[in-house]
Amino acid sequence: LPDGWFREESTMWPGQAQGLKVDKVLYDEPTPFQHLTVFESDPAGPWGTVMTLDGAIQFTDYDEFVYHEMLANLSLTCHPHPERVLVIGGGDGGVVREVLRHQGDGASSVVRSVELVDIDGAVIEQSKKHFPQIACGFANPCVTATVGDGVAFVKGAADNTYDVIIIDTTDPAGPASELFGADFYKNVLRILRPGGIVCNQGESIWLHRPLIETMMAFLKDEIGFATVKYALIYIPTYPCGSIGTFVCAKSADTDVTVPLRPVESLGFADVLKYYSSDMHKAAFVLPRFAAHLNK
Ligand code: SPD
Repeated sequence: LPDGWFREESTMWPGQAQGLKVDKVLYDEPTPFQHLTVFESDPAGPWGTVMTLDGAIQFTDYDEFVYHEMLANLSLTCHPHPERVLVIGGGDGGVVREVLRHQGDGASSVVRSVELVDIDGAVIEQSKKHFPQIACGFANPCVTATVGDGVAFVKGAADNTYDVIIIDTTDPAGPASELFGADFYKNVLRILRPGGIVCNQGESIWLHRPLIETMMAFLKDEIGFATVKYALIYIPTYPCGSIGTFVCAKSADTDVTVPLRPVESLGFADVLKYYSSDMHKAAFVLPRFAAHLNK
């Protein structure tokens, strides 16, 4: 950072780079899998503390809720009783925090266990240290966090085990590359219970349309998900200001585009800052150049 700025340069978005002015580096070390950096951004801006992996922004204090709320609620609100949830990746704990809102005590809020498997224990440790408001769910007794390979974990898991599986990965160029492949998803479908729903980190329609098209085709035609839809998420600190998620259902009678149990009836809608039932439905409405993805 010779000029005091972090620049998010990558071959995955060549010729462009988001920049954040760095105030203080809190952690900057290689782990066995990737390079992990945590820094405080310039307090003149709103972004707060930032985590990057291999030079790609994973989240900032200011907008992390967008992605975490969407991955958790797009899947959980479309399942009638999502008791058992698996999170692959997501070692920062942001998705877990949002999933746990569905633990609740209302008759329709029924998450009973959340298992997280992340390959990099340093991400969990540094998140607990620098982002306690994100990692807070790890202290919940219904959460089990395992440091391990998500690919091997789903391979070894029993058939028909999970109601919802959320795959919160880094970009496909690093240790997460296999989490974008057909072999991994064969096991994901196998370990889903009937009626199960999966959503994942689905990259950017501005930058990665070939990857998105390829994956949506193999998830449906080769793996056999009954429904595969792309939901668009507006988030300023991911490349091009957006990211998406593939929301996939095991059964043909699951409609992932409209919440079955609207969050407004679950008792915690007011603590959310991005997700609502209207945002859920709107996320599946894509711009004309990408509308074919959801036809
Ligand atoms: N281009 C970066 C995509 C990062 C997605 N994963 C974020 C992890 C947040 N829990």
